[in-house]
Amino acid sequence: MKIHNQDIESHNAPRITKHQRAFQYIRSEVPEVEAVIERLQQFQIAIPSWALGTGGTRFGRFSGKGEPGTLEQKIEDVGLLHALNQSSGAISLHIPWDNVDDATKVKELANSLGLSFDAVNSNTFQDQEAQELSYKFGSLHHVDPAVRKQAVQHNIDVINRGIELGSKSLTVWLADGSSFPGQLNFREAFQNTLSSLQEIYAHLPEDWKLFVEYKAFEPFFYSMTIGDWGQSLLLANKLGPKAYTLVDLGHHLPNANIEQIVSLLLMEGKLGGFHFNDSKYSDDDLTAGSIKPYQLFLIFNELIDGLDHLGWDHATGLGWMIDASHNMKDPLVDLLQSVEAIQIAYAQALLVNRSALKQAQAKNDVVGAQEILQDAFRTDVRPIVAEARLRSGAALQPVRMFNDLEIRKRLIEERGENTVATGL
Ligand code: RM4
Ligand code: MN
Ligand code: MN
Repeated sequence: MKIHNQDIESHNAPRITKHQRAFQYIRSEVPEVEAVIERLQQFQIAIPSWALGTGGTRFGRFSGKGEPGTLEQKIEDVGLLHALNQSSGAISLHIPWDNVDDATKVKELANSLGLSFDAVNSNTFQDQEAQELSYKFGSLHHVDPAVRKQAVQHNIDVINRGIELGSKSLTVWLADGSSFPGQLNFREAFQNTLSSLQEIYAHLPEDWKLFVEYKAFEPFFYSMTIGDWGQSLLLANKLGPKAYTLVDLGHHLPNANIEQIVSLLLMEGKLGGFHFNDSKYSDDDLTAGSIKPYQLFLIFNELIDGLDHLGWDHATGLGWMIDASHNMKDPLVDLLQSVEAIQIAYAQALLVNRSALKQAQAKNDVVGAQEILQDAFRTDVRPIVAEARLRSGAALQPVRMFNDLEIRKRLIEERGENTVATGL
């Protein structure tokens, strides 16, 4: 199914008066509103192809209906999201979950929906049918050079696919680690990972980036070979200027100060990509901003500060991606909610009075600094975000429009009840 301009207009028309009232008020309160709107209109968040179907837990999976069964249908789903919010203009593929048979055709379809291809992801954490050697004991860090070679080759194949599609980055997340003390020699595991990544790095085109994603735990419980930002940064520094750390919000030990990590990675010019999600306990992959919205705001506060300090463009300086898994809600609705939560946190962080904050810090004015941050965080920026959408030709209330148009019902009619999307 497709959403047409007329659909957007019919959704917006009955809501416009109420919206304008709210927007006029915030405009009178916030002098920098036009600059914020401009930033929001440029800011695009890539949608992960593996989050368009229903996720599961270790204990089961309750299938949704009308899931995208093919890559084309996944692209169409992201097209629907983008039509509703004009802020999800890219898709991030996971290979081989996404089987790209005809890159030209796939690219054409994406372009026709206003979408580009964000980072491509390699998968060496599962064994595929017809795969020669197993990744049970890891991939790039494996003790057996033949397994490492196979995993390196897979990453090179993924880069080649990405080149055909117009991607500009490769994300490597490894499920390499150990579950029992003594299982691994840490130094050798690290060195093997480094030399495997060096081979992959050598195949990166000039204008590409390599994102090294870390994760503190899971699927292994004693050690992960790229377990934290220190290990990722060490690898990125040794690899060279095209290698960066990728921060996934769910990949830290409980209560880690992620905003501080982000700040220091940016200070080093080594933050490259971002995976948004939220969590209560571990890698819960919940809707962005659903559990800890203040943390999301604080992270954006550091992102803006660090990006401005480097002179990097907010919209293009980093790879902005969602990485979530939905087993309670309709995946498309969940993704719409995530995008909105990210935009809200970004807009609030843009409102922070940075010069006043600097002065407060210089005077050790603890109370003042807190007031400045919380003043921005407690501003209801929803009418600003809605105005940015309106000006970009999107829906004033994307979730509402999704429900009113009965989009899922129509997708089920088109695709059937039993389609299953690949992914986790
Ligand atoms: C991992 C990690 C990766 C994602 C896989 C599916 O936990 O977050 O980014 O590719 O899940
Ligand atoms: Mn991730
Ligand atoms: Mn994860």
